[in-house]
Amino acid sequence: MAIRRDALELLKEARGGSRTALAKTISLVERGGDGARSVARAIGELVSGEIPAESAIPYLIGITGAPGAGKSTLTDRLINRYRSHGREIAILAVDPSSPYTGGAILGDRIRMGDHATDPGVYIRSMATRGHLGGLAEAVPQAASVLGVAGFDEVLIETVGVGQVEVEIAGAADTTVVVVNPGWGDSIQANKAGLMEIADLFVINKADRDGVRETRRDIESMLDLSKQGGPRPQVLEAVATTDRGMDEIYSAIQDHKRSLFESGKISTIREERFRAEVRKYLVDMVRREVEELMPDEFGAEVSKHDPGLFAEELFARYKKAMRS
Ligand SMILES: Nc1nc2c(ncn2[C@@H]2O[C@H](COP(=O)(O)OP(=O)(O)OP(=O)(O)O)[C@@H](O)[C@H]2O)c(=O)[nH]1
Ligand SMILES: [Mg+2]
Repeated sequence: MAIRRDALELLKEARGGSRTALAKTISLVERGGDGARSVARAIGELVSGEIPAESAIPYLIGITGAPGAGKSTLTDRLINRYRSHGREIAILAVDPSSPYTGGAILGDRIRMGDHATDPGVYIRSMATRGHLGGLAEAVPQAASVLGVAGFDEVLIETVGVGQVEVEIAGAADTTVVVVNPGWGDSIQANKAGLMEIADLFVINKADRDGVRETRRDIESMLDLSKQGGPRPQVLEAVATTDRGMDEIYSAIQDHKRSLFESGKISTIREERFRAEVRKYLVDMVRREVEELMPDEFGAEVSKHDPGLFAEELFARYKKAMRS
């Protein structure tokens, strides 16, 4: 109960502009469990009360790609664009705490340090506490907290290496996939499942050789993919020198505008909600399965077919649920 009241207080303070309260609220979300649930309830309470439901959901922009592709440099440059257009922006840098990105958080902090004193920018790293799956739940919830705190747009940087990371990036409204020139990079991106989730491709490090080949690879993969909706644009950039950044910013804004104008944004949000509900349900059912599993099988091993035995257990379970 205490946690719940705390969460509501914290969230209100975060909405009032307290960055300390905002950081604490996201930490509660990150830790999961009861704290995260209290935050969820507090969001619900505020949204059905003082905050209009539409304004509580921020627009999500995912930036993903292989380790070292230049995502953070690009994000840093995008922040400048948002600020020069007078917009506030929040960034969630998702660190899967995997061997791929050792030290990435520190690097991001240093590079994005210029924005540290700007009240219109909020940067937060999120790491796994335990299992990676937890992040897939925590990131969308943290984004909601940022929405309630008044941010209309949230940039989410993830390293697109595994299923969960790709899932997080793909759940954004506009997903930017960053690749580098050179043989094989776009093929790796394809293998990682990044082709399907991209709304926009950026060939970053275009100061290096192989841009034309990489573009050709991406275009031909796009020709083959049976994705519905508008064909993703393929842009070039040198994030370190700011080249191509205006075009990227405009392409993101254009994509956003088209989603709102066509009404597709509602479908995307409903799909995302559906996917998240399903994930929670699967989690709950999985826990039930553990309850159902006998501690020991002993003599059953030789008596049963495992499939039939599972059916029997399940039938017993359903009967128990009904009574
Ligand atoms: N030559 C060149 N180097 C770049 C460019 N963009 C970024 N880099 C460099 O590439 C390195 C990695 O950049 P980051 O922005 O940290 O890449 P990242 O994708 O965020 O990396 P992780 O978060 O660790 O996966 C840094 O040394 C950057 O300075 C570019 O356009 N051209
Ligand atoms: Mg990075």
